[in-house]
Amino acid sequence: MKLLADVYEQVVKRNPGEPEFHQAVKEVLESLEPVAEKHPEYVKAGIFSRLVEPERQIIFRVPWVDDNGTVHVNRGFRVQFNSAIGPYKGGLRFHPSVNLGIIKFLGFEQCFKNSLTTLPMGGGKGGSDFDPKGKSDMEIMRFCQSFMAELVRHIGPDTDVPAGDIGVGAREIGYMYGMYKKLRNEFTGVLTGKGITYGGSLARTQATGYGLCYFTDEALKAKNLSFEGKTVIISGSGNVAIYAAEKASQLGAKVVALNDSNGYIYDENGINLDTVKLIKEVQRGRISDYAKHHTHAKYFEASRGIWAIPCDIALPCATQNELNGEDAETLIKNGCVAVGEGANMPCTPEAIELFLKNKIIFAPAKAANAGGVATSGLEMSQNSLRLSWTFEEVDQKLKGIMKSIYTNASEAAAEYGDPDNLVLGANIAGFKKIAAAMYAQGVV
Ligand code: NDP
Ligand code: 2IT
Repeated sequence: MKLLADVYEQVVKRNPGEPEFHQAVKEVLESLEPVAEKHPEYVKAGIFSRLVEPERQIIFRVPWVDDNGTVHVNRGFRVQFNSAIGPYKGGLRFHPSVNLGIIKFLGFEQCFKNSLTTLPMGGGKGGSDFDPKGKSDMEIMRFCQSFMAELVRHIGPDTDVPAGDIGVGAREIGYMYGMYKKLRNEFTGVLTGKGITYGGSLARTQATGYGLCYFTDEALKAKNLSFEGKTVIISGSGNVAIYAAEKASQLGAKVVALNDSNGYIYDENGINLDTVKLIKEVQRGRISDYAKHHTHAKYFEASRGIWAIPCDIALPCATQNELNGEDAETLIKNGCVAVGEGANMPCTPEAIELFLKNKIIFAPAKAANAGGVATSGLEMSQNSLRLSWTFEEVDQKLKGIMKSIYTNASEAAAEYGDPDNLVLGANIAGFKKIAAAMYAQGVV
């Protein structure tokens, strides 16, 4: 980095103790260096230094009472990162590891991802360090209501539209939506990922995982490959992992492993997804339970061990930095040909470098997992139109969007002289629209 080194230095100085945010910014600024060279007017207009500073950061207290009457206090966040191309849009994460730096890295990446979807959505992210594990439904409800009692004043269908992420699914969205509606006395599409009976979109549940496979399939096709007959390993066993596994199987692959933060299961016959859905979506259990249903399957108490299973395609769908340089070396040694990021920033910079150097097809998160937020955008459209599209209609649109994201990212990579580098391509393609909009709107 030459032109943008100062911008990065300022980010590190101004945001101490936020390594994930630094990591996300560094990767994007490195990709944008050639764009800065080509567009001195963007440098002069301060586009890059404005891009790395959130428009607004909100931190609030979330007090709630557990089933025994004990009072707990968690911290809530909403980072409204960039609204140049549309209302802030992005998920809410409930996980004990959440802090401002995590929300900022996610919000920053969301801006580029949302731009890539071709839909008019700015970038934002939020959440809390609340741990939903082991909580009763009523505790979850009370927490969600308390969280929304503050968030309500910062969001709106034309201002900021949150959705789910780790620890936030249909149940939590339902409780938060109920509270929003009560406080505002209005029925609007202020959250996405809603239930089908109150304005949700068909195929939103499946969208991130399906979209990841549609995108990865495009990248495979460009190299005359496909999912057909391939062995796939997928980390995580939540929303993204389950529907990535479902689509990969429909496309002819065999998914042999899934994990959670405790360990992984290996089923050489191919994972039975009905069992996984029962365990995770109905019982809210652990992936280790799978071995109780299928005694031939093996459970190992070490989640990272999943990357040592020989595979053709790896889809990390759990969390940030879950796949490091060592894991990448193992995958490459075992003959893996493609890696698609379902989670946000799951591969470390060292891992990405190794994949690119070894000509592994690498589908970066901002592009590859954009199907979830794209379908959230379609949910917003349906809410505004006050109608609902069929599953097939939404799925077709999702497929079209993932295809155009692939085309835009690979064309941008080629334009900047590194045709197979989709990291570069996705960062540049996502940036172009935001930069043009910010430039046109003046210094605001
Ligand atoms: P879920 O809460 O449904 O599932 C998360 C899964 O990841 C669980 O299996 C969980 O295991 C595992 N996991 C979470 N944190 C850790 C950790 N620190 N170490 C190891 N495993 C962990 O979330 P989603 O499936 O929705 O999200 C998964 C990833 O996809 C996230 O990176 C998210 O940001 C990203 N994403 C999600 C989208 C969506 O639409 N939902 C859209 C685009 C990206 P455990 O139960 O043990 O915690
Ligand atoms: O990371 C993501 O793109 C999401 N968690 C989905 C965001 C959304 O608004 O649907």
